[in-house]
Amino acid sequence: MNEVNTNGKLEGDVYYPSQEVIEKSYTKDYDSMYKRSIEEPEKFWDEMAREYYWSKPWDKVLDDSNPPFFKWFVGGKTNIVSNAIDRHLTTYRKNKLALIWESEAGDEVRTFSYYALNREVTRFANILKGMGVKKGDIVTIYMPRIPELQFAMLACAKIGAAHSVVYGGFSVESLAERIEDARSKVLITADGGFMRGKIVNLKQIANEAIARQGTIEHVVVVKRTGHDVHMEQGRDYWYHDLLGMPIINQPCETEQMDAEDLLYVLYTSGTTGKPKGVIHTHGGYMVFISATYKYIFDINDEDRYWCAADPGWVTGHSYIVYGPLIQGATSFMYEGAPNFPYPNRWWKMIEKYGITVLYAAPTAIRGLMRFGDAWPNRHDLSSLRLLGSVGEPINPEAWKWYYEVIGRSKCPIVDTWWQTETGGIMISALPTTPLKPGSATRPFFGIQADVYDLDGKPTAPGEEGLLVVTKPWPGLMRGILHDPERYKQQYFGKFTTAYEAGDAARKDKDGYFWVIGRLDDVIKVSGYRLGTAEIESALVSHPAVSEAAAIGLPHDVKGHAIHVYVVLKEGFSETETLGEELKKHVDHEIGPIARPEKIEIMSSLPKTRSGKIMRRLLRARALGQPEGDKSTLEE
Ligand code: 6R9
Repeated sequence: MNEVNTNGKLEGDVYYPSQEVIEKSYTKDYDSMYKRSIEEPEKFWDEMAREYYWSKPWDKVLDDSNPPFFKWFVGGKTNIVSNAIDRHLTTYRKNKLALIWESEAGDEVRTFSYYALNREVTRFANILKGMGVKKGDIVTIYMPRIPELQFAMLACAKIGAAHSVVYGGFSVESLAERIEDARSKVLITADGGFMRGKIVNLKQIANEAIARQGTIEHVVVVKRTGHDVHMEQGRDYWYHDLLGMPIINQPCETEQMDAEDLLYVLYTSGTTGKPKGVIHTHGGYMVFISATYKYIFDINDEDRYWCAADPGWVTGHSYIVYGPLIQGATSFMYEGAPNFPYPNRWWKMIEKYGITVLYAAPTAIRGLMRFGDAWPNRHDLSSLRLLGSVGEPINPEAWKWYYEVIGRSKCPIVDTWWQTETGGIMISALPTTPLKPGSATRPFFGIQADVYDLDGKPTAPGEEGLLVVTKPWPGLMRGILHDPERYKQQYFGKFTTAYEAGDAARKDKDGYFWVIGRLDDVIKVSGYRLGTAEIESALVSHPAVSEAAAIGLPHDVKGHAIHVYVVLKEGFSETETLGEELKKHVDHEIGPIARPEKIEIMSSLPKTRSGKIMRRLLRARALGQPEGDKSTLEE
């Protein structure tokens, strides 16, 4: 249990919620509800799960007979789409807006009620069925930020197929290896997407990726940009052509799934080698994300909620698509870049659509903060009642700007710590929690988080250690696709009974968590998660490079930026254009998000005697810090 100093005043710089916020919140008393959820977790999750539709109730809330392979709501049957769409169609929500979308050029606005969303998802589901997609298949989705991306995800879930969404900013090799690992036969993509007024050529990237692997049989292509693309006869179909087929408008039953059936795979970067396919299910994931969404954002029918992440990352899966739809919320989605064409783009849309809740990454906040207060001050942001932060620690300076300038010192900030693997938010303030800038505050109901030292003992208040979760929760991934052993080793290998997140953290006297950052070779660049191994492998696939090492160094806006060190092959020497060429090569293989900030050519890389690159040493040298223990360094 998290011991908390509740007697006295909280320590440090504390922001208390207003009476108005407390009155409107679902949670008047966090402490007693948290205590109850921890003392009787199964009873707590049972109650939470009862808020949703199940075609067959569960026999057992938690099966923990084979840790760390936990099962939730065992024997229960549902489909996340039964809750995200179907159940709203028999209520007043049928004609409520589910989604408002604005194009980057600002010339198009599309809106969908729950009724219209159901129509679009049903049509897409019928297309997939017509292509032979069946329960258990994994469909890869590679799309720009347009409504059809959401329709495609929901259509897969509706017919019992799993989706694997690959972020539209990824490029050829990233897409190819994800399709290959998921063994997808069907790919859903678009001719292209718009970003900063330019076309991102998704179809061409998809064509190249398909040529590198051999599983894709059919491709559905949504027309977004209208530029010329190569369509392979017999393999590629335009979505708008398929929509013209008569069977498309037939009703489509939502397949009832076992609670533990696969909902999606989402690839994420880890310490070593290839990205791993994190898997989530229909039952436990659904209950966890919708409960966190409801309580952390205090969501109700009047809200206009905007999560400015990309649906291609876990934040988008849980808190753009599934969480908001299950709660019957109205969401806003914007296609393009935050400062396009001017730095007031976000603020302008908040005013235009009356956004009440904004959930964004610190990197975006810092990026917009750079342009000064005049841009947001030109707009009426008084519709906002709550702000959220996700993806990396938010530095107090950005926190205060977000709080004072965007939230006009009236909106609480919920700083939400979680991971692809955790499914949903784990540590976060609720709107009624007293806030400390830079701290994600306290665990959500039912979550037992702690900070351990290397021996698995809780650290003393203020002392740094490893962030762990000591009891299972329904949103925890069910494993890594095709690799159960890796799941067990990586997350439960160190402390067999506790989930190890890979983050460093400390807990203060008030039980507040302060997440410091990754302990492994994962770099968070602008909130995007990348592995040094992926960047290095992209670099060595260039003909001039023999070895490469990538590290993350602090960056004012991006949080961390990628710096790489490369050793050239015999016969190659540094030229004026080589650095630029290598950056372009990384763009082409992984995507522009992985583009190195700086490339340095070296004659050799520092390694341990067993041959491992000492990235720690490279980092210390780059930062001008003490080099620490060098006893294992190879001479
Ligand atoms: C949701 C998401 C997970 C890693 C995680 C941690 C970092 C996320 C954070 C945060 C401090 C927060 N992280 N939220 N660090 N404060 N509020 O980002 O998932 O892409 O899997 O990344 O992101 O380092 O371990 P994912």
